[in-house]
Amino acid sequence: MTERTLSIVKPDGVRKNLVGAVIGRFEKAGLRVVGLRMLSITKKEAEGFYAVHRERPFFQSLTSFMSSGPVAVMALEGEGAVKKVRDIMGATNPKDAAAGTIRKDFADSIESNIVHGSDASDTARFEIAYFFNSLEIKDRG
Ligand code: FUP
Repeated sequence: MTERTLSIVKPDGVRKNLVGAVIGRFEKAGLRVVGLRMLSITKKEAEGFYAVHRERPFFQSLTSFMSSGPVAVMALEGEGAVKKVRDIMGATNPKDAAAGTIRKDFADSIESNIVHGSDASDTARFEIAYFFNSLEIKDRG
């Protein structure tokens, strides 16, 4: 099924000059970039994006990190896009990530893990609408 997902090259990925490498891995896997923005999000905006995690012990640290520098936010489209992106990213903790995944190859820690990808299609709809307006992407829902 053709679907969309939201990915973010996090501040550590931008600092390490990995924007192109991350997008290249997605494109090589057959995913199409249908939305792309560089943003510097505030702590409050990061808290809104990660609201599902607000009770978790890492919430403050995670949202500070996500607002610590520019991020590259993209919407990707393709067959099974949600799972494809998550497979290419690897496990949340780079120590557990499979060989050849972005997090295994580039990430320093479970928090500074280079890249975000939506965990399901309905989450992707919320996340794409969080960052892209209707001029940038049609039919965000
Ligand atoms: P993922 O979907 O792999 O990005 O992971 P989660 O949605 O579970 O977590 C979102 C982000 O919270 C992770 F990318 C990094 C951060 N996190 C931590 O900092 N510590 C943890 O123990 C778990 C997640």
